[in-house]
Amino acid sequence: MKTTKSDALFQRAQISIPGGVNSPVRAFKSVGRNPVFIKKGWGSKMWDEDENVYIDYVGSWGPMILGHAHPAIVEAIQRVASDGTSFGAATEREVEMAELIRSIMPSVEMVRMVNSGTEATMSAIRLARAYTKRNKIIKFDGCYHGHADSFLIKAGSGAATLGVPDSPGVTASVAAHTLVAEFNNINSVQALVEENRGEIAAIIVEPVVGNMGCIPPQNNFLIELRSLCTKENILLIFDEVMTGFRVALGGAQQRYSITPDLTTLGKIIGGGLPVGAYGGRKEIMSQIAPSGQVYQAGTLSGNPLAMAAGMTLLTLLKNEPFHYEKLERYGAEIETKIMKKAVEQQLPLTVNRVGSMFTIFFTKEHVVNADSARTSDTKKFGNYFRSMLEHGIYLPPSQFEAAFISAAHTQEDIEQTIATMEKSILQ
Ligand code: KE4
Repeated sequence: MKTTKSDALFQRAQISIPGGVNSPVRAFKSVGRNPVFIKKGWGSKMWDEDENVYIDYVGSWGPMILGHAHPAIVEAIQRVASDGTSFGAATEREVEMAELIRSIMPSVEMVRMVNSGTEATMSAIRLARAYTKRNKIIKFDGCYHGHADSFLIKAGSGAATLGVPDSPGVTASVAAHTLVAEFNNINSVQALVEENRGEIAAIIVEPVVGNMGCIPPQNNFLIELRSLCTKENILLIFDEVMTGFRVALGGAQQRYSITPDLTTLGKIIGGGLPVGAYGGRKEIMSQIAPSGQVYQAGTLSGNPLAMAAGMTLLTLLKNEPFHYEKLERYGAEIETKIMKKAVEQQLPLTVNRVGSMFTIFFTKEHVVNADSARTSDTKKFGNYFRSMLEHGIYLPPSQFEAAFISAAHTQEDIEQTIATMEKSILQ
């Protein structure tokens, strides 16, 4: 495939933008080739600057659940833009959006709009610390909650020690308040709670992990997490930036029937525009300024354009439940056919999936946490990724990311994808 324009753009971009990209994963660093520069998207397809066409399984990392340039979303943006894009003042649309979210996620009694998933999670942590008057949080190895300092932490050695910075610029004092447990291992959480009794404000979790590749919750993990938090007066925060409106209309909390104390949202909620949100129990949320003392603000929070795009998408998903049936059917078809091929060919690979989120891990291990995900052969993944791209399938450029199917994908797209996968996993 010809990528001369993308290659030239990548060289040029690196002069003015760190790494040539505005978010690291886009640089294709772990898959052994230059990134392609995308010119446009429509439905399930994207075209790059060299006119190569791809069936897209990134979907802007989740938001494009109904495909790119959905006519109703484009129309809403165009219509609203002509009346002004942002006022920095209260608007009716923000009230309608808050009421729409509440109608979809009953655990969210009150909600505050922000501009990214990172803003949502950092604000939720601040609120949890203020509400509980405790300083520490527990996160899980391999889970990503955006780039706020408290989350860029890796596990220290041993169960009881505190986290250590996972990025330069994150201070030891910030890291000291973040503890790191193992996903799907309730004992690792119990140990940290006992070691730090009365000091933990919140446990934040991706209820279905997407940021180590797709890792579903096992057995009763989420139920046990919920009861542990209730017993210890620790707030349970479901980071549903990726899973919200994705794994079910009501997110993972609906799919697994768990009621978190706070929920963070992003991606789909914005319909492709920059939107995040955090919400939960009224007695907690009412502590946010100006009704309470916990400060959080944002110039563009709830702006008309983003609200129009997000409300249009959420309303379509709420009124057209058949999209989720299609997403589940497509996901199951990919999972079943690729696992069948792997067994036939005795390939060391496994497929993890929840609804329309999936990852092919190049390991014979059952991937249930970050450590088992890390047994994957990332070189093999790179070969697979490049083969898929060269045959017109655009996957997340990392073994440790989830792929996303959209309701704009056709049966023909799925069949073409599976046929290409069956060859590319053998690379
Ligand atoms: P943003 O600040 O990127 O909008 O959201 C941060 C975030 C928070 N929580 C979860 C569960 C997330 O998945 C994310 C962001 N996800 C990544 C994809 N792995 C965004 C892609 C990127 O960083 O470019």
